[in-house]
Amino acid sequence: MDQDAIGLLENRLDGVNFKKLIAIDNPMVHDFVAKYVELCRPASVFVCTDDGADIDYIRKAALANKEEAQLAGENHTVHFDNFRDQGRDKENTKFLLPETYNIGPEINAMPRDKGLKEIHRVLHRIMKGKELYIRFFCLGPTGSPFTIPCLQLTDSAYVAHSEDLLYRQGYEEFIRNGNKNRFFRFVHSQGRLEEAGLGLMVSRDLKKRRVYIDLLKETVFSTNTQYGGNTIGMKKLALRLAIKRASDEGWLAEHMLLMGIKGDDGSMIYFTGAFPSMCGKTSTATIGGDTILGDDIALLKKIDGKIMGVNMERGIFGIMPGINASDDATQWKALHSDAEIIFSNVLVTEGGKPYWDGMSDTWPDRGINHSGDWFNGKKDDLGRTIPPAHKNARFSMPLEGLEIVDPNLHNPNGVEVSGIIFGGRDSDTFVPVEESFNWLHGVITKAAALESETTAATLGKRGVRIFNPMSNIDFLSIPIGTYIKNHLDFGGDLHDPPRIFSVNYFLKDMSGQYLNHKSDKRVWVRWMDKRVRNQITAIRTPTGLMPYYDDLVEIFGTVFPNVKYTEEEYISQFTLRIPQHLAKIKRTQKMYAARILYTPPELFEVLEEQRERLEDARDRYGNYVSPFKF
Ligand code: OXD
Ligand code: MN
Repeated sequence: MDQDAIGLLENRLDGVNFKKLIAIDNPMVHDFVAKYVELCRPASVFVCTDDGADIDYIRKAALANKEEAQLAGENHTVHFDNFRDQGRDKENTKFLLPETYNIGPEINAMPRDKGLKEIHRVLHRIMKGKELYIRFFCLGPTGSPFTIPCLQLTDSAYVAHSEDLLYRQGYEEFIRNGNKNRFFRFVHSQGRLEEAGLGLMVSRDLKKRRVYIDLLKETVFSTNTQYGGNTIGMKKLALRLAIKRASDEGWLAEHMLLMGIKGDDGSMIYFTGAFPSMCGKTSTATIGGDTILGDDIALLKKIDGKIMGVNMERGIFGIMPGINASDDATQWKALHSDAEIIFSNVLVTEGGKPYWDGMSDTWPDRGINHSGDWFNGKKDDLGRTIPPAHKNARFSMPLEGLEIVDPNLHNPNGVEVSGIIFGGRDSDTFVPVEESFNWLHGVITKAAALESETTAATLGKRGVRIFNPMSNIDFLSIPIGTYIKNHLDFGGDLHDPPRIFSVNYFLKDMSGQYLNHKSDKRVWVRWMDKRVRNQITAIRTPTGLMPYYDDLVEIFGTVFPNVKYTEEEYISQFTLRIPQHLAKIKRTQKMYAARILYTPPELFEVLEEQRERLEDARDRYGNYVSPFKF
């Protein structure tokens, strides 16, 4: 087969690009590229090495192809997606599974043969008239136990350019590994295009939008879409493949930030944190801690009895709405620096400046967005007001663009993880911060039972409470019960596993007002840091270990010297809401009993014990219990 593949490649690629490709001594690479060149029929093929000139070619192609337009900042560009293509398409994202692999009803899947047939039909000649970009990347630091090489085929220079800002180069790694390489594969096509604002071209055949994941061959296909969450191969597409590989090999791939916290003595400890999309993950990593290693995906391995973590990526595909100069100084500064940035789905105002939701109190009068020329008051076909920028407007930027990037970002050994945070969008149940009793209790009550209200990061209705274990449900490629069991086993046998915490930035009072300010997360992170360092004690309640008022007064005082943290605030935030907790336990028990495959029996035991503790407390103190009572 290799000879046939080589022959085909020699025919279809020009001499320079052919040479770059066959310099990689791996028939699997040649076969794969040949197969999809033959099927997708691009007009030309560009093979991108790690060389600066090649990377520059991609950057320029994104402008020349009208997938990006230049903004005022020299290194800043803007990209638009079709306005119906600005979130992850959960409905059309499916695992293609052999008949024997039962993944359970909560995960979207279809028979492998059928799915492959369908996606190959969609891919047939889909790149007609386009250039195909071939790119090589590495997930995790290069030359490390975490490294996963990746091969991306895409006809979108915007996708190839975004990946450049978000991932580590991998061409040299493919050369080094030769035919011993075990790599993830991605095929993407944006399909037929139509014109949007600024003359930029957006995917048009959204009915044929598909994200199909073939676990057997560690290959993902994505068609007729441009939105990064559906197309940037190394991001959520790779996370799904990594979760399966991790499960087979005994490590974890998680939807988690990775950040460093400096103690009073200057020493650093590291936390990971899992939050659903748009629930404070990036802002925790950038305003909560002191340094950042990652804001979205962490790979965790047990090495010498410790949990070591790395960022799978090297950049941020960050969420724009709400970023402002006072609450998010680090991100704000980076967005106004000369770092290389692609803005997506923002409004472009006078003079080529990006505008996003929450940047100012009033909307600008006019500008250009995905809908073309925009003015304040513009309506769509259905009579709905078109906001200036999308709620899921994003920016792509290397982490090195942030001043607080941690020097260990590319450390091949990773950093030791001392704490793990789980947070969701929860308006009525969890207190702002709480520690679990131990690993088992944390994995079950904080992580496996996590629920969150939906956001604009996925298409569909917002604000609906959904079950989201470990904030990772959208990406799970293994049965949920197996995934929970993997977590239990992972830390269960460690002498000193990381502490597990929950945070809730979205708690409201009975009248619907948020009970916390956005920047309070700085205080919760300091409290967790002090707990891990055994510097403070905590109150034992039925649901976990809560902060003492006096400790919070002290931390608030240090973090915000002008703010007095009152007893009333503390009570309103940390009152144990027993009816809400009992209802949540009931929902979780029902979910796991009825819909989840292979649930570990410990899950039911731990939830049952928590229910008993809560009922006991209710009998003694009533439905709503001040933390001072415990
Ligand atoms: C993301 C997401 O883009 O989770 O990180 O949607
Ligand atoms: Mn994410």
